[in-house]
Amino acid sequence: MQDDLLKVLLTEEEIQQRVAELGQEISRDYKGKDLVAICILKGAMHFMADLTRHIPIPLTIDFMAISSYGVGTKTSGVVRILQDLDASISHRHVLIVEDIVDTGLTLNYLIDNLESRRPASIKIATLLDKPARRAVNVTTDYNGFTIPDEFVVGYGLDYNELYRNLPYIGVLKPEVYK
Ligand code: PRP
Ligand code: 7HP
Repeated sequence: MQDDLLKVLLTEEEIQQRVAELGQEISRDYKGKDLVAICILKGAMHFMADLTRHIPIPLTIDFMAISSYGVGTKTSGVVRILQDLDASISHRHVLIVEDIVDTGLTLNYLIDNLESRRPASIKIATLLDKPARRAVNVTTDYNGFTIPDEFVVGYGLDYNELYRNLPYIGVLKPEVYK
């Protein structure tokens, strides 16, 4: 798999260090609040697992599976809910946990969808932010790393469902997807 990468963008150590910092920040902000962390599958699976282990306050965990990219490196722009939450978020403080904000279309859709369920608040934690590709205005509250406009894989992020199991994040060689 390493041969398919142009370079490593974020090492395992850099990711783990930053995720721990985000966990501490989130723990301070949500102390005494009824928190539900929502993992957006599949990409955020590793981030969610590591992040929540750095949040030593009471919280519940739920999952949503969303798809907007299908096969390839360009968003289809059509967001589909493949799996919905198990529990109500009404009057609860929601933290959306995402792997990457790219065009912002997925989050834009998600925020609208979750707001209609009347939570006490909604905030966004994303490991990666790729602002160069933003198509709609979304603001994140906890941002691990701002990255350039390159297609990245690893630590949950995929190309055609592959590379999610890499413990670091790398830039995929364009010839792999062209
Ligand atoms: C990816 C990623 C984000 C979204 C970001 O999901 O996990 O949810 O795209 O892109 P956007 O800001 O341009 O909308 P994808 O649809 O590839 O599903 P996956 O998490 O299962 O890989
Ligand atoms: C989605 C996505 N998935 C993997 N790598 C990227 O760079 C991506 N941007 N948006």
